[in-house]
Amino acid sequence: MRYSQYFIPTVKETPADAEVVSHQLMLRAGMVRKLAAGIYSYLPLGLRSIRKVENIVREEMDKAGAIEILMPMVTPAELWEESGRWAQYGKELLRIKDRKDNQFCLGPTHEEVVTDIVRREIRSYRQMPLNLYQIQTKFRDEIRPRFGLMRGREFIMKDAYSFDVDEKGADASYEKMYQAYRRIFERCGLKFRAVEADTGSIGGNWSHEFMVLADSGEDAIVSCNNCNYAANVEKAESRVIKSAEHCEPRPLEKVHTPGKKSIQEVSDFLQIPAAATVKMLVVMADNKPVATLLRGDHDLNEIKLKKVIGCDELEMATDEVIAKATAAPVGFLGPIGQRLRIIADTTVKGMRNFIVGANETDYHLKNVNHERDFSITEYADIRNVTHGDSCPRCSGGMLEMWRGIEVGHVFKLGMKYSKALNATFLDPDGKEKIVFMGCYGIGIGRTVASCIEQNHDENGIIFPIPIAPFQCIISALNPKDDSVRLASEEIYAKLLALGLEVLYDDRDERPGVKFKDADLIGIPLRIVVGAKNLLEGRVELKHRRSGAMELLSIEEAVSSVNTIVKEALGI
Ligand code: 9G3
Repeated sequence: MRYSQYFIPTVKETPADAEVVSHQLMLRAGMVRKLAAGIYSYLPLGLRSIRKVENIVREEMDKAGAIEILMPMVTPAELWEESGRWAQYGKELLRIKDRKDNQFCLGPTHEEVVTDIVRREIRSYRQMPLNLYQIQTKFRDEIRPRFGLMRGREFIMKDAYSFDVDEKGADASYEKMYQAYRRIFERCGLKFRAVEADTGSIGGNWSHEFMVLADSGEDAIVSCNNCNYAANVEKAESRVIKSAEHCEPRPLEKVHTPGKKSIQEVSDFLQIPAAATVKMLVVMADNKPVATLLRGDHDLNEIKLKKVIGCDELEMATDEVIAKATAAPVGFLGPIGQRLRIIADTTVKGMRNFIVGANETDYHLKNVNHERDFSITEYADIRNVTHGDSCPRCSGGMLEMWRGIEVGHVFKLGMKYSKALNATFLDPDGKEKIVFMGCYGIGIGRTVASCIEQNHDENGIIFPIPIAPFQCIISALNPKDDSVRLASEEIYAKLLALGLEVLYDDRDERPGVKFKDADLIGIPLRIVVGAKNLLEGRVELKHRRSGAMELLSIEEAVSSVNTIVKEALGI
């Protein structure tokens, strides 16, 4: 591609409304433009990277035996009513009406549509296993679309759905997708981790997320430094901490703690570690107050708690609700004498002589012990694990914390959708059975964006070769000079003949402008053609990532680029 004939609107200044570096750089590199909140156009460079990821995904999905289809983006309400999700989802589901007043929604995911296809076409066990996938534009009306392609409202997703005759088959399909995902993200050149994850509202019983490691990531993940346990903190199990039952209970004591409300304030004031306190937090579970007890330095995990309670909605109680439900002043809340339902974190079970609020303004209680001072009937794992916790799977391992961006998610769905939509088949004995499902997603735009989060410097993007919009850029320093133009044209023609993807910067611009743009858009390899070096029959080959520069003959430069690219693509 000749730069002068192309469309790469780069921008010098960092756009003010872009919070994360991938969004800033994609705007500055002229890869995308915002049309409306969370809705983006892909300009040529952005589209080329998107297509690269799509093609890697397509190749690996095909290799894993999945079959590509394309479902409509506009989907009828009736299907969503059958699954119960028309009522379950609120405004995130963008609903529209046609001219006949029929209700539709823009597809946020396609479990319903694909299950409808399968229930109409699958009759016999012989037609399975079946795995159908598509690469398609989705719409979710997020309240706060952010971070450019990372959390847009309109986004491109690869979604796959597997159909099996039984759980064993479904497990095999899941495993195939899991392995395909590993290969996909490896081929994209990403540093990632597959972690155990919560299944969220989708239902089902097992899932893994594929997390790109990045400090800007929205998810906290942990991994064991000794075994291969890795999980999203939302899901990560805490190991029960050894109980301190041998510790003698000391006499209960009321202490004056004027104005000390937070755990930090109380522990500073009493000069004890936060881990010696127990905090009581009140939540509203389906509009009923429930109290929780946690070690002072631990955080409540609302997802775990929601599962323990088995409620649909869970939120922290407001001060007003707390005052009404506990008759205690906020900041001095404690479990003694409370009649609320109390769920305590398992860590609390092993604690002795701890500090709690006295249910009285400016007072806490010291040397509190359960059984003696109050009783807890329910213990459960309801806290977030933290850096340094013991691994729940192995002995001696320690959990390390990371931040990650979710780029893929695989779910064992079971029969949730096939049951609701009555997708059945006849087994070898002629008995009617319900299909077993799995679903598997990859955010295509998010994969490109997270790659940029991981691969950039102060000058711009540093694309890994497999998803770079072009593999090589030729910077002709003064294309008006005949020798420069001729040599550049020759290199351009030779690289194209080798099947390489080349951007030829033939613009009538100063070298500084060309170098800045080349760095910004992140093309991995650059051949600089200048009159001075040409006198010696040399051109420069510069590596974007390392900054390393070599002076080579035209032939050598061409052959070197060819070797590097083919090696990176594994061909
Ligand atoms: C909705 C809306 C938002 C949603 C969903 C449904 C997330 C929804 C989860 C999934 C699960 C899998 C297939 C590919 C892999 C992921 N947000 N999810 O189901 F109606 Cl408005 O999408 N789907």
